[in-house]
Amino acid sequence: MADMLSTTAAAPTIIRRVDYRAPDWLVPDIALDFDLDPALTRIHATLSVTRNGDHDRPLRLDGDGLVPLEVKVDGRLLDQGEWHLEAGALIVALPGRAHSVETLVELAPESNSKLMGLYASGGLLCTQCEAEGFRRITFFPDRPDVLSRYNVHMVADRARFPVLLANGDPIEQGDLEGGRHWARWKDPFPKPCYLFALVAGDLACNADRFVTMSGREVQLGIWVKEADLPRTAHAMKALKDSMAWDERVYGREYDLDVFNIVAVADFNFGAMENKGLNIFNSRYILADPETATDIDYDGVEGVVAHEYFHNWSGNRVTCRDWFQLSLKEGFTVFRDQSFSADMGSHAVKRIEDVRILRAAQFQEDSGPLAHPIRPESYMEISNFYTATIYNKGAEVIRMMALMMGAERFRAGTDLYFDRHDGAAVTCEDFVLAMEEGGRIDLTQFRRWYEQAGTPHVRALLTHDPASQSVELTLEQVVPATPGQPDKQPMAIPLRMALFDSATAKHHGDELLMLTEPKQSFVFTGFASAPVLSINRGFSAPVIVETNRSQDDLAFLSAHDDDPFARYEAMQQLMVNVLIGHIGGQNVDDGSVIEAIRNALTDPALDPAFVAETIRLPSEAYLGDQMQIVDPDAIHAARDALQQKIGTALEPLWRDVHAKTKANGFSLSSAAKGARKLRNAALHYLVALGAEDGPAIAFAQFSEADNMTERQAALGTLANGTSAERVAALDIFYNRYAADALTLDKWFQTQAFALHPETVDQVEELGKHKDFTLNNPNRVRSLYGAFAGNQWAFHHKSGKGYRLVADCIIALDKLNPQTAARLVPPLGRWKRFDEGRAGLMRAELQRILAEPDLSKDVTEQASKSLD
Ligand code: B3K
Ligand code: ZN
Repeated sequence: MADMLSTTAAAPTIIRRVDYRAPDWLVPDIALDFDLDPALTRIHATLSVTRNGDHDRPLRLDGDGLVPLEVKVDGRLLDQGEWHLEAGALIVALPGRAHSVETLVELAPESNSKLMGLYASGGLLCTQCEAEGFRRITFFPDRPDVLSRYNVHMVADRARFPVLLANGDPIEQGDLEGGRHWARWKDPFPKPCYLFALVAGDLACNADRFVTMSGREVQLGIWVKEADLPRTAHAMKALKDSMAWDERVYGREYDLDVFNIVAVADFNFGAMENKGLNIFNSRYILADPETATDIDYDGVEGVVAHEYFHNWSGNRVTCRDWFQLSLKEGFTVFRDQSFSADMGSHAVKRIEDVRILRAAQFQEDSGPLAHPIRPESYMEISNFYTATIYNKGAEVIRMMALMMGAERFRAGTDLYFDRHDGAAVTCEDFVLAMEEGGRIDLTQFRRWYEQAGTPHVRALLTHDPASQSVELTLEQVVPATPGQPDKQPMAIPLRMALFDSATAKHHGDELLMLTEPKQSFVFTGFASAPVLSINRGFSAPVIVETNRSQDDLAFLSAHDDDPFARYEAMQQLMVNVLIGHIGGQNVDDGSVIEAIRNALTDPALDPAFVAETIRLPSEAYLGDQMQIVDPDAIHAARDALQQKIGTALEPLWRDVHAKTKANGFSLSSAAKGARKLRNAALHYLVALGAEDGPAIAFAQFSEADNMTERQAALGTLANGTSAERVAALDIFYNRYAADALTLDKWFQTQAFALHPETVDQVEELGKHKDFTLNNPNRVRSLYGAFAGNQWAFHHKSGKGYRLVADCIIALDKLNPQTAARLVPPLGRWKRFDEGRAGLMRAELQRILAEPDLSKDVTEQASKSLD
């Protein structure tokens, strides 16, 4: 069987953007015949191929681990000498301009542990093709600029696989002898093969309908295991909300008669936007109050929307090559972020999105794996599904929207969709359409696509009482990144306002364009020095340094009318205090306590917003502010301040915790906000060391009617050493051991715990009977979470590094894509002391010394050593 064949590893090739060449052969139509069985699936493919341009090059069909059992051209069976394999690809010389080419291959989906191509998950058969998985199913030009109409015929055992789904619309189905049955699906929209999908299994359907803006009825189906049906309501609501939102906000209507979503338990990432048949990691579909937190609910809503929005930004208009990945991903993330903001709170959503950007993307941008949102080269494209492509990509689109304003932005996207519908295009095509439709010159702005690294902006405000004016001097530096030592200045849109400190008012929000290395802006009419509010709404993904005092920040944290800027002022206030403490200075922390008191007692504020602002910056974020990260000092300083805040405001915490207790579960914004604030209050109550703290947490854990409060209580207890910690972890395990998604939380909570023994506990958990490397969610919940726990992972013994490296080595043999995702935390060694850096490098070297290492891990580990 193909997957069992051993292949000789060739030296990994580097693919470069500048080497793009149009495809030699096109495939306007493909018919696929699947005889499905987990142990042995036969796939017969018929490709109509046409020569693209005048050349005499042979047809090259990509393949990965496939052996052709038959090759036919125009119905004639070829001899072995008439074709050959080259690096897995099937090469056939063809005489004419158009031919029909048939191949037959066999696969064993049940032994496909990479979860790319056709694989088995919990009794289902399903596919994952993006980026290059289709070549593991059949021979085909596996590149996104070859678009084909698909006609898919599937045969399978009816009892084991009663449901047979594929892209497009169902055409026919019927029964066969021997308990087998068949179905045929056709997708009228030409698509690249990365969007191909099929699913076979015993699935139940949450069926609904949506009437589009032009009055067409679409059948919606969310397919899950029968027992999970009650957990699909939120996903269905999110789907219908997304469909309506895309019509209203972007004028985009759904185009097929059916839209199906399938949830699978084993999945390498969040979900996949296959045309008309989205396949999801079940964690982004299934939700009920007993097992899902509010964050999980929001994740379901956001990911359902994201995959749905791809139907236009990605599927109808797709990428020419994988260097253009941000064309669909950055834009679609921007679309899903805007949708989620509209569904809930704009302020809180922006804070959450920026927190993710800073935690994941800023770290990437300042390390050895930094790359522009349109990379120049790669070894393994799977490694480029990064926070840079996705989240920084979204920020770049957001800046365009800001600079153009809503109407012109919409004119730009309308032009983009109309002009390129049905085509595979580039980021440059997008920018051109935005320039033309949005009537804007983006010449310099294009550098956001070209240059990696987070720009640093220094903003200095000086007041001149004589002229009653202020001068704002802005300076930008774009740091050197691998392969890009010298940078050009970026076009950086900065929203700003100048506050009168007496009235707490400003004269309007202005958009400044910083385009030079250094620029000054003068504002008149200021008898006294105003307070600067800058990068309001986080208008640009940059790091801003200012000369604002702690008093200025305290002022803004109480008065800024831009919610993000207000949050940011409070965070900066906290960062300054903590960094001072870490550096051994005796910085006054009274302003932080007062700012938190103000936020807690301001009745005008949304509780969800308050909960965001009163959180201390994470240990990792504090590390990012330091040249050399000292994980122990950071932990100690943050812990001490938490305790101090807890103690100083103890009556308030008790009051807030008691007042936010609800009488029954609701998903309203008010209820979600109350839960968030209640959890924050509990956290401080426990952190201050109140004698009854663990008991209060344990009571919340036991009495909660929802996972948001239960998991938060468990997490709070897990940070300590109380008897309640052990009891709660045991109860949680016994209650949820049979539910994989919830058991993930049990692993994750312990891996995240700010507890001195986390590193040892993770080692034990790796040997737990419920731990498996075969399920990516389980791997991420233990090792992924642990690698994000700065204090524990960077334990000075180096044990944390060794555990993660051991996991990478073992997992690489099964699932290289998921293994490679664990490498980046080891690559941050330049930011740590010599001892830790040496230990981290040694683990990277140990990984690279492994025989038969995948190119996924090879690329990440070798770049990480540079
Ligand atoms: N497009 C997919 C991601 C595929 C990842 C392949 N390594 C999901 C998404 O971004 O919507
Ligand atoms: Zn996407």
